Amino acid sequence: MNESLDAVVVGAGFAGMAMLHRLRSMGLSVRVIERADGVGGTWHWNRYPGARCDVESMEYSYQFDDELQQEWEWTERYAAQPEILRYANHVADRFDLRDDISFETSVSSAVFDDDASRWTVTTDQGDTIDATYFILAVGCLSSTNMPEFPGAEKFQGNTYHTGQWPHEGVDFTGLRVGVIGTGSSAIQSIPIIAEEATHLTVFQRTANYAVPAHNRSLDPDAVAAIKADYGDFRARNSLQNGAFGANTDRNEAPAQSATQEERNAAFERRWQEGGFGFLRAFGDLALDPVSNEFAAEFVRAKIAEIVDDPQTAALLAPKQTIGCKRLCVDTGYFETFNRDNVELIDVSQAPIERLTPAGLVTGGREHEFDAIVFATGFDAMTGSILRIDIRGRNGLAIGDAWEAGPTTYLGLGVVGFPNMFTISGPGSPSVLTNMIVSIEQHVGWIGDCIDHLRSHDLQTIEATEEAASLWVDHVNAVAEMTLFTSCNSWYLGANIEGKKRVFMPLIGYPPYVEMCDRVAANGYEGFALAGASV
Ligand code: NA7
Repeated sequence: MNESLDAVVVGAGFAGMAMLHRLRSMGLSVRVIERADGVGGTWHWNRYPGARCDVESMEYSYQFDDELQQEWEWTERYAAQPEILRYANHVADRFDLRDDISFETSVSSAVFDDDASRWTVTTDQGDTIDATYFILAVGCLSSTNMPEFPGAEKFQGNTYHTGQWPHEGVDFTGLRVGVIGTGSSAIQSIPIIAEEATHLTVFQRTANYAVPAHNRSLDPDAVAAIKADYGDFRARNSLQNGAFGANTDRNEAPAQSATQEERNAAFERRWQEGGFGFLRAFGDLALDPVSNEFAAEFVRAKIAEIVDDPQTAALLAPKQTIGCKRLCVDTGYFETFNRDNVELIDVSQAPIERLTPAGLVTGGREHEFDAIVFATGFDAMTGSILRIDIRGRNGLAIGDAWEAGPTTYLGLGVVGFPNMFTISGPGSPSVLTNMIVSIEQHVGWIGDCIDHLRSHDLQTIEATEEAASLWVDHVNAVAEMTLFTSCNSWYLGANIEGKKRVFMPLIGYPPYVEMCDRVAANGYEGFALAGASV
């Protein structure tokens, strides 16, 4: 197909769908390119057992349409993947989005034509589309990280990655299963796999913190109270650092201002409430290593209490600062290690050496499996952008532009790539927030920006070198004030061999929104705007 359009959007997850809806409502012609056979993005792919959002369902939804948020009924405090995917499909149907989405199609290249000031986008289905605007809505956690173990092709059993789970599901009944990894995906799936498998072996490189979800059916009265003034609830959430959790009680006092007894009572109360609210027990847990250690020690003590075998409990006790790697929200994770059919193997000192026809080898011992689950995460935030051959001005490749790490202005624009926008791109709060809130903020900003360009007869917008460089310094300076840089997390790209260690998301949603609004109000300060050349 050859088309000439106003905009091409890559990805039909929550970002791509919202962007399509917004641009279409402005009268633009748009095509969304999506590699999957359906909408939903990360929720389309992550179908592993137990997959669930760690942000509460009443918050993890769109707010752009009041009827939509009033009519949709979430069933649980934390929505499970099938329900979130049903919601995504409902939105696609309700707003007739599918007509403008090309499914099972991947973008191969996107090239900016300096003379015409237009993008030419090609796909693996042989399409060529030229468009004024090129918008990346590719998701932060959508390029899976699959470690390349020698002998991988020799393994006779089945292998799965949590981020590319078979649509028909997997029945582990009667099987010997190995799970590699102990991040969120592993922590959510392990308790369920353990119930099915004959034997489950978990390979842990870094022990992780998890707090209980205490997931439950939603209370109809609580739902009605939120829906009675959803706008107010949304507004209060948008004032939170992570754009969620306004209804959880936040204590701004430093942990060291309390006695040990008071601290433990505060942690205990939040442990019983469940979820990310645990880290709101004191105001300085992300800032002060001494205060952080109080919270870390509380969780370690909980693990020691829950897990019967002291050696296993000790291995499961995390050492890094709490919250540095994303805190996990679990249901019965630590309890699972009390089962007779579950074994924990520490691979921190003796990495997995290779796969064999029968299983895998670590520490000189072969473990035999019928199935191996890779819960090994993602090439986060930049992976899905860099795997497209994107070329800006003068043929500049995005991989070269980002050789020293991703450089953006506001996480929205890249120097040398005019009229290209990244939704929840590196340098924006994205993964440290309620993603849907951040997505809608970006969609709104980009929509307003395009409206501005069109109404002022401007042909291009492009981040300036100076603004982008100052922005990267700002993102890093904010991160350096916290404990986020004290461990090897995917926020830093540290989980991918050879990836530059740069803290990618910006901490703090409210000041970011203010900054974006100010930039727009000041005529898109920090961007170069150019009129039509004719
Ligand atoms: P994560 O959080 O990146 O977890 C991946 C896990 O896999 C983590 O425990 C890694 O250990 C482990 N891993 C990765 N490579 C290896 C190798 N080669 N050997 C052993 N272990 C390995 O990904 P998730 O999918 O769980 O979660 C991603 C996000 O999705 C999550 O934060 C939520 O926002 C939703 P490591 O810690 O690097 O030592």
